[in-house]
Amino acid sequence: MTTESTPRSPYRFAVIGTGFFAQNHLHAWAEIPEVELVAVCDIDEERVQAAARDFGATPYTDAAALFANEDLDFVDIATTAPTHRMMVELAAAHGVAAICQKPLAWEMTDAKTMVRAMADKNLPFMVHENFRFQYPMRRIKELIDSGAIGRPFFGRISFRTAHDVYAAQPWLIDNPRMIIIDVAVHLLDLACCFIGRPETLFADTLRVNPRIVGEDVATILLRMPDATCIVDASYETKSDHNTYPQTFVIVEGTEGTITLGPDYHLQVVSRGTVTNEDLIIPSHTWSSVPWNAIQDSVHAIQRHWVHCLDTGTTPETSGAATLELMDITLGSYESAEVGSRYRVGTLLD
Ligand code: NAD
Ligand code: 89V
Repeated sequence: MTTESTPRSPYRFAVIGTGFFAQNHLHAWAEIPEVELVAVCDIDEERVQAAARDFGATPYTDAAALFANEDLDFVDIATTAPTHRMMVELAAAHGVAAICQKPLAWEMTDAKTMVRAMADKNLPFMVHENFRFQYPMRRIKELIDSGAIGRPFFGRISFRTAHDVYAAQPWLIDNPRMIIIDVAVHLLDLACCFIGRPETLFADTLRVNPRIVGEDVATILLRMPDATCIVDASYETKSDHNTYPQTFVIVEGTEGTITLGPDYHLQVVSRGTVTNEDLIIPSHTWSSVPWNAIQDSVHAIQRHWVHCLDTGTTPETSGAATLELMDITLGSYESAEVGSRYRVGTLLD
């Protein structure tokens, strides 16, 4: 795709990285008529052949060859962070729009370079930050925006589990930075989405599991102009029932409180009226419990991307917006390392 041309659907695209989570991408794209999967790419020959067979696409084991040979409107990058910059730079060099999985990068310089490379070519660029697209999170956002709880002044966004995340994602074991960049990044995005951008934050981390290199427990206190929000994540929480991979939310406002609890139970207290609802997560032929809300959010963020391409609008989770999220995420590590508050925006300067 060149900056001069305006592509029309069906948009021709490729998925790069056909590992664990990319299976959700591939299934969700298959439900979207405005896109046409033409190629898949993975350095793992077995994985890429399986994806090519299952989803009817040309397999590549080399991303440079993919870009050289295929006429693409966009790529969907579902590899892990160390290869994101290389893939985004290839997309920019070939004038191809891109979606990149979270976390965009492990270092701010890489994130800035990617965003600049795409912006310089005026190419649409979105980060696959899908938690805000989960059905329960969309409901919470609508409630807050409707004024149901007045002005939010406190939040808690929590992801605590003892699920063996390392079984499906063994690469997490060796990550020098782990739970903040892996899962708290989603929760920090939700905090900004629900309550707003913080001015400062304070973070503390622990490593409970001695088998891993990075941190597996993190608590972050965000200070917005008129609100505080706690973001907490743990991969070592042995509670009475396993709710992985659910996120729990509390948002308190001047007129009420929203609580999203286990199994998507939503309680709204609004001006003295209490309503309780067991949310029904939209289902797909390929989705299943316990991943259903996250799987549906993959479909929802992909639909958002197609809408943005159709209308020429900027995605909610654009590269530029993600730089602010990366600042808060990486700033949390700075805070934990030095033991003091991080002034939000420092890493953006
Ligand atoms: P994975 O290791 O299972 O898959 C990554 C794939 O990329 C592998 O198959 C690997 O062979 C391939 N790959 C590596 N280098 C490559 C290269 N140079 N060219 C082509 N392919 C290459 O990892 P995963 O657990 O699926 O995670 C992938 C990404 O998805 C990570 O960034 C992770 O944080 C993210 N993720 C997001 C969510 C979410 O809800 N948004 C959930 C899980 C994982
Ligand atoms: O986003 C992720 O990479 C996953 C999970 C969905 C659990 O957060 O680890």
